[in-house]
Amino acid sequence: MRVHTLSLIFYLECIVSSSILGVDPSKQHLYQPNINQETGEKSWSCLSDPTIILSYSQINDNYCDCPDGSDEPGTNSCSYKLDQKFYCKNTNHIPGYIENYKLNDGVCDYDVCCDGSDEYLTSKCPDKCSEIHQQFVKYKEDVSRDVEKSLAIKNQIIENSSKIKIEISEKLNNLKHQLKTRREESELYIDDEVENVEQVDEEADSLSEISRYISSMNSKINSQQQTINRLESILTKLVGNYNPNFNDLAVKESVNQFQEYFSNKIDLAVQEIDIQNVLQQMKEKTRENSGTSNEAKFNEGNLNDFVEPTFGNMILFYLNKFTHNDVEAEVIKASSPSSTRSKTKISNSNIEGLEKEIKALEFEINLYENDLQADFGPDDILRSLQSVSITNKIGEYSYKIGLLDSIYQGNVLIGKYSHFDDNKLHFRNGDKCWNGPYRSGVVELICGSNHKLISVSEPEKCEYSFELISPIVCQEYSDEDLLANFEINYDDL
Ligand code: MAN
Repeated sequence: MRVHTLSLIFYLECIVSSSILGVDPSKQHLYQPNINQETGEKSWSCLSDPTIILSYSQINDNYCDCPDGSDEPGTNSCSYKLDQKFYCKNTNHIPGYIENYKLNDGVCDYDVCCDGSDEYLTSKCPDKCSEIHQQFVKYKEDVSRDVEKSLAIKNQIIENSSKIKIEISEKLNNLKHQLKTRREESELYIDDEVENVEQVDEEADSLSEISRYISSMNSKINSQQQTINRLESILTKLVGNYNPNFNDLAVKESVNQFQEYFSNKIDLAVQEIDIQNVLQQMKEKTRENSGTSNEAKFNEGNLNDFVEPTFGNMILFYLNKFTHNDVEAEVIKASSPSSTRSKTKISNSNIEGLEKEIKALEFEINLYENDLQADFGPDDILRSLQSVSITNKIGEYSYKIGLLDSIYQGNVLIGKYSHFDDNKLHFRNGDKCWNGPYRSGVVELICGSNHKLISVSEPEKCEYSFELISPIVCQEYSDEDLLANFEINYDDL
């Protein structure tokens, strides 16, 4: 009996207001009938196909006539369409839209239709909008209080970031000014004082000394490499043969650490240093330098010829520096008093001091310029959080997230900061997995007043997902956002 009463109320409401059941007020105009002037008959066309003309009474007659289902907005007789939902008026609360297949299925979907209108035929669901609205108002107040607190913290962070940016810009201007002054001074010195140059010659004694030194280095390298090979072979055997079932933590830790070391080991070909090659290169460099301009001498260190990252080249690099460096040049000089010198050297220490200062200023300016151009997210917000790091022990491991730096799982590097997008911090190029990829991680930020790491998972081997509470992603919420997260307390209904 009640079924009919409810259904009648809805139908009557619709008739009185001449509205179509299930249709949002903003779309009611689409359901205006076409009235035949002669016969007075009412007709209506399917919304997405006007060639299909129905009698007006076919709307909501529980039979699906239109391919788009538009003739049945208030029943579940048409197949499910993603964009088609039944409108619940929810007087005293917020209107809702429910999938048509949920209509009259005997379930009170109060989270969407607090007025129970989704069950207009079963009458199972009395209107609970007033009670639910009271709960919602309370929820909204609580959330708003938290959000307000978080937003105040977020604004403070933005303000700090902005202050830091201003400070950096001021420092940068100051440094640029200093650089300009130093450059002007340096030009004056070069004009007035770069006249005293010394000729330094290639030094046979020094070279033979270096040659002896390289020989002794070669034999040390050989013996150390043999030791490393032997230790690696012992540990490789241990990794292959140890019994993991013994649960010996010390052995397990050593095995894990060796695997990490081995996976991340950079395989530098250790090779002996070719003495003849070194001496030849030194001679050539010395010859080249004796013909270079003063400016070129100031820019020493351009060692484009030595690009291979071998141990031998490393030694060459330093030997090269050795032949171009004042302090080291003094050592050569001291060890070979009778030498004739071909290296041209600017003796004025003022100029050298200035040049060093200019280089340091240029370096610092470059750092600050890069920093100002870096992406710190919306409102530059991450700028003031560069030194923030959050730690938490979750499950087996302790995690440390340096917001713009890196993530560590114990001593294992999960990744270095790469970029920030869509409320997520991305970290890449971590330590290599044993038989797997380089580790990486994505940190999803969730609104809250204090930074806190709340969860970690490893959906793919060595690819980690973190959830971190942070005020920086907080924002004002609309009623729709709040409603999406609001949960009804059914005990209080
Ligand atoms: C360690 C941890 C794990 C990871 C394995 C892969 O135990 O980093 O998270 O899955 O290595 O071997």
